[in-house]
Amino acid sequence: RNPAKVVKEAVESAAEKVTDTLTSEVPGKPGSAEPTVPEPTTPQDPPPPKPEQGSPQTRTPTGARTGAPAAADGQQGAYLTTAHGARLRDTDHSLKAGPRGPVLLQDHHLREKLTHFDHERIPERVVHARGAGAHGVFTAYGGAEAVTRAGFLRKGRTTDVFVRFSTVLGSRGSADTVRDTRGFATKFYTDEGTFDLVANNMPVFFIQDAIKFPDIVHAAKPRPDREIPQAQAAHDTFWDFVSLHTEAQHHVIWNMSDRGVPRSYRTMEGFGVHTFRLVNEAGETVLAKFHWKPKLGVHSLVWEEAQMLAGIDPDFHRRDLYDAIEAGAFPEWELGLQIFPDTPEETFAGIDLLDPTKIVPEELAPVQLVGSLTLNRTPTNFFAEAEQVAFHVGHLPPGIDVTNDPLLQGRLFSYVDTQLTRLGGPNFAQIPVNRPHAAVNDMRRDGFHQHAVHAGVAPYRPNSLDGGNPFPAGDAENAFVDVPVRVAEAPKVRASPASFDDHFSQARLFWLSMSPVEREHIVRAYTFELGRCYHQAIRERQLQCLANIDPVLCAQVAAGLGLPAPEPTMPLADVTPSPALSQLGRQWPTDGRMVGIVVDPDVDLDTVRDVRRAIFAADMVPLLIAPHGGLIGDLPAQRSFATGRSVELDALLVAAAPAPAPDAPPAPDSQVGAPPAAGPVDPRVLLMVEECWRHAKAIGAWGSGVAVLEQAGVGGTPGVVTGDSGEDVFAGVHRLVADHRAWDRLSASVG
Ligand code: HDE
Repeated sequence: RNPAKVVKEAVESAAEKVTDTLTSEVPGKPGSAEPTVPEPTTPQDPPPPKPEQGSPQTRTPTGARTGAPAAADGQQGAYLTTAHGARLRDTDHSLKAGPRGPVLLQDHHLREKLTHFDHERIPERVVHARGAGAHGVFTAYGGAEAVTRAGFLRKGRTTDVFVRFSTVLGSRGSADTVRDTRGFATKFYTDEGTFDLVANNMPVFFIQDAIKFPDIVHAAKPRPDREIPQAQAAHDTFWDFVSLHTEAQHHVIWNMSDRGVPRSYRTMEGFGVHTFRLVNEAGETVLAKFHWKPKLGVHSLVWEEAQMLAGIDPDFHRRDLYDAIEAGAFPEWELGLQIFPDTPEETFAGIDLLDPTKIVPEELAPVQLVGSLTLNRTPTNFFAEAEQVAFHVGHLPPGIDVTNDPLLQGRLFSYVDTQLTRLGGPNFAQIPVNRPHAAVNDMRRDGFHQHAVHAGVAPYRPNSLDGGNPFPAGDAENAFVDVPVRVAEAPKVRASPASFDDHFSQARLFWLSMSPVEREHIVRAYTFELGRCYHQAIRERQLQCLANIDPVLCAQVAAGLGLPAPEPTMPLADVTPSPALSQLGRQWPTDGRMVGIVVDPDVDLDTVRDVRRAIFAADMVPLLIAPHGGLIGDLPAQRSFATGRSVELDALLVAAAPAPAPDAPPAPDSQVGAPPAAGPVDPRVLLMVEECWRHAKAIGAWGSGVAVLEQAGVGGTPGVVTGDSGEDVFAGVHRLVADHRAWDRLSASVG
């Protein structure tokens, strides 16, 4: 079921739902005269999960369903109890020797309550600490059977999934929109065992060998002496490392591109990065790379927007994900495979498939789509699910195996190891979100946080006392296949293949594949990041790397830094650009895009109503932005001029020319550019128009709104639509949003 069509089917009810979602932090209905809800006093059972929440069903560690909804485990009955079930009369006062006396040590409830609270936090992930997760379903299209025996890829099969998106560098509370790589980790609960596709939104990695992972992470994380900067690579230690360890340069140029600041998790590609080995029923093998393709296209923020959002709405991506799911606009991706013959060289078109700093351009090996992923349920409890979920690249079902990529090999060790500290022991697979949906019988026993009550006496093999159980499986029982790859007889060395020495050709390929506006963004990003470094020597060394990627890139960044551009120290690689790497040049579905409508009490409400309806019919989300909260006529305002900022919008419609309120606070300063001109229009509206214009968003106006655009100085510029009919103006704006931005405006702005 196409989620977007849900909205089409029932425009009015969807409108209400989305409106409610977007105002869910406001108690009661906006503008309604609903009384404040008093504290309930009649005992009743805990609330059930909301329909859009999707915690895993409670399962026994061996995979059998208990039938009880997960939430029933957490809270039972109407009455407050201790952790051991004794009902309590009071949780507001500690037990004291008289009302003014000292607190008594015997107050078990007090001590139990505080002790548990004191231990509520667990260590955050050493990388990817900041993230958000959701449940969903994967449906296989078929077609992959020829290359893999993995059952979940057979035509028509559906598999439950949990996906966690993340930034890499920031701590748990850091902002979503920072410039960084994004994690895109998917847990497929297949009936042949869990498959974790622990992917990123960039197809290459900084290092070729896992032994360098602590080095890159120490360099990129905040400086050890000051613990700054948070959640970003714009500092000396990062650029020190990547300019010396030049195999990082390909990943770095992806970070500096628009891919480093995604518009939404919903508009990100995902890449398994490594090459995997697939094996089919006949035992034949191919090499393969995994790709996720977002149905809404790949879109990014512009840098100023990303910076502003980090302050205005640090939860922007998390909010966007959950709002979309709750509104029924379920995020969707397609899973694709690039398939290569499994040759002894493990190369394709001269590209070393074991080198995780290399891509294979899609033009050379097309991505074949094998299934679709829909995220349709939010966590019931964020900590239980998104925080405790534990992925592992070694969680593979029969039909998918690893290769000798040295980065992948090191990851196979690291992901269990980290959970031992983070989740407090070896039994993390028993946590509900981590429980396989296949039967588990693993002879593992005891350990911290053991939840299973194992029966029998013989957790060993062979045994006769438990009737020989568990038994080894064979082909007929679909046992995991360790592909019997021949391991070359070779001396033991600490060395990489010679092909791993090429560090610049694919960074150059990426640069040459970008459109002019994307290149401009890359230049600005390097200039910004290097400009934030203290050490001149580091800037100069990175400029040398840029010279080896492309002299034009190097010259432009050097000019921004006020430094001379060095000459390349090696011949520039002769590469063929890959147009598939550019995000521009295509029209995309606009589902779930946010359209702000500026109104005031004098606005023509009938037109606004029609335009709102048209926006919903286009599967987009209208946000009424008004001088005050509450109702404008009978329509609820989702934002006021005080709470609404341009950065959460994809397009802006101006339906009125609101005058400045007599007691209006002064306009917030825009971070870049001159303050808006004073005039009869509320300066916060002018600021909003100005920001939308700078960020190359589609802007439309009708009626008195047209004068607002004139006053903001943007009338008649590219990507600005005016007219007499609100619906026609919106139709024009809608077409522009399908391009994502009014691209030809960007060069003139600070995007
Ligand atoms: Fe990870 N990585 N990684 N990584 N990674 C972790 O595991 C590690 C790498 C990725 O939402 C950690 O459970 C090593 C590549 C994602 O829970 C840790 C190496 C790719 C996530 C770890 C890599 C990734 C992680 C931290 C080099 C893209 C978040 C917490 C050999 C294909 C998963 C944890 C989530 C998390 C180690 C390289 C993706 C420490 C040693 C390449 C999406 O174990």
